[in-house]
Amino acid sequence: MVRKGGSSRARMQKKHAQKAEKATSRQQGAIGRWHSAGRGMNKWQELYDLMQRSNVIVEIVDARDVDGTRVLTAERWADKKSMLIVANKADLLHKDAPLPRGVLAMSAMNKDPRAREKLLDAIMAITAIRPIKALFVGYPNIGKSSLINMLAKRRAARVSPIAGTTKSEQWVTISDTLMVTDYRGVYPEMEAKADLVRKGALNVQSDAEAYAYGFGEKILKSKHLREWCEKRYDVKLEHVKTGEEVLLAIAKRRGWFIKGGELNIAEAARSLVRAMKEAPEI
Ligand SMILES: Nc1nc2c(ncn2[C@@H]2O[C@H](COP(=O)(O)OP(=O)(O)O)[C@@H](O)[C@H]2O)c(=O)[nH]1
Ligand SMILES: [Mg+2]
Repeated sequence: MVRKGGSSRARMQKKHAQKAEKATSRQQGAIGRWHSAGRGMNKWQELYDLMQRSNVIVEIVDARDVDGTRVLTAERWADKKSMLIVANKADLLHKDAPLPRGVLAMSAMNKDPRAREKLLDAIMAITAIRPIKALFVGYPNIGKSSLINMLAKRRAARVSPIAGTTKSEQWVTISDTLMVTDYRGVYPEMEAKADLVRKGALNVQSDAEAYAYGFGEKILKSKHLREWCEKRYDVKLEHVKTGEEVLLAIAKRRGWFIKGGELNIAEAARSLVRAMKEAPEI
């Protein structure tokens, strides 16, 4: 017999998805036009659906901008009791930066087995339910796949500095009682492009220059960023006054010129935007 309209499970999923869409458009102020994803659902609907099928939500934020990298929609959908917030990339914080409070500070780069244990224990302590099916949620490039690999002690998920690498659902078995998966990076559609670039959530190529000027200016205003930039590029910025001059100093030090002997500011811009991903402040 051919059933019309699909199974009741499918209908339930659709209902949830519709609820999810309404909720996101309200919260995010986003109107229509979603990126369509698998099974005809947009990414927020897919996320909602995946959250329904998980019993623990691990939200990954950036330790350098904890509040700016929270996914508030997912937080609201999640049962607070079954949610853990992990502030990743804590290794990039400068030494005077206070460790973010109320979240678990981590570095996926930390090879010490105790770091892995700390994350594992925190996840296992969230609920008594077994097996735990933990969903890792967060901005693109925040380190979801890296943390999953840390737990798995192998390259189970693809890691890349390019935002948007994780495409499809893949559950990774960590132990008899823990399975984890990540969902591709999410962020509010209405967020400004410059902020998304700053947070590493958006890749830039040809328009790197536009962002690099602003970042250059930011470097001049922050003691830690200035020190970091001077060290990274082996440049002196004491007499440098503008973002453009930061780029020129970098190009000069690296010997980047274009035909005619002019400094290659575009090359410096691309380099600085790449380097931003490892800056001590974002
Ligand atoms: N320094 C540092 N880099 C990290 C950390 N976690 C991830 N990364 C880097 O950030 C980039 C994105 O990581 P990935 O795990 O692919 O992020 P995803 O998009 O959230 O899955 C990669 O270049 C990683 O090497 C961390 O804790 N510290
Ligand atoms: Mg990933």
